[in-house]
Amino acid sequence: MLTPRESTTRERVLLDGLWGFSLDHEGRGRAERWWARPLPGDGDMPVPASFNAVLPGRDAHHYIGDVWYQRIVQVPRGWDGERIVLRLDAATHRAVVWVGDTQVTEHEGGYTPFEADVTEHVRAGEQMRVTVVVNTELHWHSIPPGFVQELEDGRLLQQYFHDFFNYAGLNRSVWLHATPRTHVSDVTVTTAEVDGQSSTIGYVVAVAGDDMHSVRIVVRDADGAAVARADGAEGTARIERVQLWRPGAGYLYTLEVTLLGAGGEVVDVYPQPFGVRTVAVDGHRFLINGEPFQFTGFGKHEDFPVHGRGFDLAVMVHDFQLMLWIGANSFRTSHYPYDEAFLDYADRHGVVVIDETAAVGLNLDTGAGVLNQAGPMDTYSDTTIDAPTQQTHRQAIRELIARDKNHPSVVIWSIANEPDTIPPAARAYFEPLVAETRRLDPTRPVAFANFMTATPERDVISDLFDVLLLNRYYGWYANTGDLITAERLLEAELRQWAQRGKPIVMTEYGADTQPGLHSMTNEPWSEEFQVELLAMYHRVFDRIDAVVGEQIWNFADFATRSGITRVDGNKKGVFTRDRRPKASAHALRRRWRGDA
Ligand code: BDP
Repeated sequence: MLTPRESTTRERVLLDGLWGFSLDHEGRGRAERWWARPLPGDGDMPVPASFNAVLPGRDAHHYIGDVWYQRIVQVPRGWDGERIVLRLDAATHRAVVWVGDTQVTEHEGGYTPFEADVTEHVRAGEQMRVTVVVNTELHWHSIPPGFVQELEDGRLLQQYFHDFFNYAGLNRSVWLHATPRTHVSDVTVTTAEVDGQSSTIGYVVAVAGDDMHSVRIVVRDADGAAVARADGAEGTARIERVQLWRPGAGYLYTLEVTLLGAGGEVVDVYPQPFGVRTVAVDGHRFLINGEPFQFTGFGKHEDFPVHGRGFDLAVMVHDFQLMLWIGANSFRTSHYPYDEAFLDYADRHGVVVIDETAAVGLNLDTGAGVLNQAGPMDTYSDTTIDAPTQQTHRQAIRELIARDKNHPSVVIWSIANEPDTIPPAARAYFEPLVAETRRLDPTRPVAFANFMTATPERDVISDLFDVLLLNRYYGWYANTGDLITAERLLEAELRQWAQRGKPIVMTEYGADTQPGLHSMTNEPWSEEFQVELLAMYHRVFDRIDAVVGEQIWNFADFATRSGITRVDGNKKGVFTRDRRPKASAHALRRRWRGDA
């Protein structure tokens, strides 16, 4: 799905700001047709933001069910005759949207965009009422999965198998945009080959509307100069003296797509930024533009006080600046696709991204204490993760790739975090999903982040993937505080994985750390222990060639569900939740930048 962009034929209006808002405690809104009139109550809610971070009190924080957003939108008067589209960058976890009294779209999944063509329901220059009901529930067929447990006293409890808090609502922007009726509906750009000074790129353009048109392509460099041209909806273009997109130097070109009518007149123009770069796996090496790349950086979260998971440009840029300060060249969008602005920024600044779906917690065997499970259950069964879950997962992969395929910063698709990959059923579940990912994008390696109990002898799916992403907690959840045993076990396991002949990126390792807590004996939770634990992992990585990346868990402390191992959230951040450095931040800066 194309991002709304402005051009000589396209305009867009951002609908962020205060929206009317109602919690639907009794679940009456759908039956009572709340979209047909002003919402009950006088609630206001900022968009984008997580309502359950904004509202005070336990009830709102742990609210389960429908929440309603509504606002009146003025349709620009110049949009007569245009195709008018309402787009939501995300609604967590599912939504139905009405314009006036008409339902215009619905969508499942909390982290990818969706849109509705509302041309027939609105008039240029007039007002329209937009109502969105967002449902916050996680169930066995949602991604991520969960279930709602009814307690003895009748209260409902949302259960899920991941630790980060279930922030929900309209966490990202809402847009109204106008395109010509016949318009560019999709663009795919790939680097076909780089040879010496020049490169061939491949492109495919899809068009919707009448078929009396032709497609013209102009490739512009970063200064806007035309450097290549092509005709037709599908083809190649050759860029001489090409400037590659490189880690640390994110050079971008623009594929300017022009749709011409039968008489040669311009019908639509869509500017698609792209970078020229190749990605490949060669034995233990991970190659970008044919050169070995070592990942440094973090697993992150979209998480900040008051906003919850709501997108905030200032926080995003601050985080990128902190990553630059510390010498991180990459991050993983753990554990869901982030706002696309993260990828735009990463593209421009040469930050390397492992792009992950929201398939986190497909594992009923994860750490005691973090999860309040309702008794032992099999991960894959007719009453837990099953074929409909797999179908939602497949759709989540499709929507991730549809949104992010043209971002040069994205070098790996991570299709899940820590799924249960020990039972044979895991293979039947994952095999078709890997095949689908490769079919949709043959140009990028495919991976998943492997859970600590799924060691090389036990894991049944890793051979399906190109890169081994490993999450390990030796010294923390296992051998707590004993870094000598932890070092031995970590090294032994990594050497076993290395025999698979694939590159290894350690996508999680770390220790909860209370800022300001110091210890002469390096006790767990102290700042000293975090520094020592990370240094131990780094010694091991430096001894094993197959390890081509280190992404620490986590960039910053973040909010979680309640649990006996969580003190005001997950404290494995190298920065606090308000982005102050712990001692480990300075130690990492010395390792990654060398010059500090
Ligand atoms: C891993 C998960 C991550 C958790 C982390 C932890 O992938 O989401 O936050 O452990 O427990 O299992 O800190």
